[in-house]
Amino acid sequence: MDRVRAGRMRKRAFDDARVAAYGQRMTTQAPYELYYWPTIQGRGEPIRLAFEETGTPYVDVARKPEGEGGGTAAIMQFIKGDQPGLIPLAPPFLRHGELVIAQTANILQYLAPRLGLVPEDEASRVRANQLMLTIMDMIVETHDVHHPIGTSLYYDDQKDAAMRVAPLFLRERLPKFLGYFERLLSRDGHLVSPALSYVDLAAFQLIEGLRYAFPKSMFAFEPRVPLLSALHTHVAGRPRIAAYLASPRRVRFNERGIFRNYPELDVAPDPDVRF
Ligand SMILES: N[C@@H](CCC(=O)N[C@@H](CS)C(=O)NCC(=O)O)C(=O)O
Repeated sequence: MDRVRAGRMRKRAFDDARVAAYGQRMTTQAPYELYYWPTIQGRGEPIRLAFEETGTPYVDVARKPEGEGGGTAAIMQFIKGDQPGLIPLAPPFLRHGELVIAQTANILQYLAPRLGLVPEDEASRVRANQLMLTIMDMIVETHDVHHPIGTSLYYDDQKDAAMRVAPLFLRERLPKFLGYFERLLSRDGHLVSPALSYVDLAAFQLIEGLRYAFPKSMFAFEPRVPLLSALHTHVAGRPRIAAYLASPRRVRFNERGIFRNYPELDVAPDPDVRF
């Protein structure tokens, strides 16, 4: 055997061993530790929903008292780089064993196969990730309605701009995003697959948040996306989700999160709007 081939084989054996070791580490009983701001649902909520739907034990670290290693101090330790693992830019992030994973869609992409919230085949996993990223895009746009100028400014300091942006969001962007999900449901019968996936949970949360933030507009618009509404109802009625929503573990919507109810921004969309 020539030296190059022998070298390749050694490397392959080394890679296989590494992958096996990695798999072993991943199947250890390491707890799932979610790090997210303790007083809002925000981007942490699709991850909480995934744990809750599957009855998976998890620690919502920052919701524990600071004296027990919780509070926002626990989050800041990672962001400052005082904990091992990849430094996250912002929460949510998940610690599982030695891994620290940030970015909502990335965290769910990691969790979903382990929690049984996505089919195993690659096409389904890529599809789920694409849809999750699209939901996250919409979440950014929804947040930017009340903070169109800068996240470091108070809402009252950018209210005039917010009032200019809100009708555009409600007439153009909201129908575009929700209409897209409705088209998928109408053509394919599901977002990812007939089995419940993490994208269904995130779509539920999106509708919940939009209903809270823009009740008048959603009341007017939702009849145009009946399949998405039905998906919301289906998820809300799942026993573990229903129990979670009624429990103190579910943070209530408030005006510090992504979905905020400012009535002056809830301008019902033009009923003739097309999507
Ligand atoms: N794309 C990231 C965004 C993370 C993010 O913006 N997190 C917010 C809380 S929801 C935050 O604390 N941001 C701090 C900052 O951007 O300075 C994700 O989806 O996880």
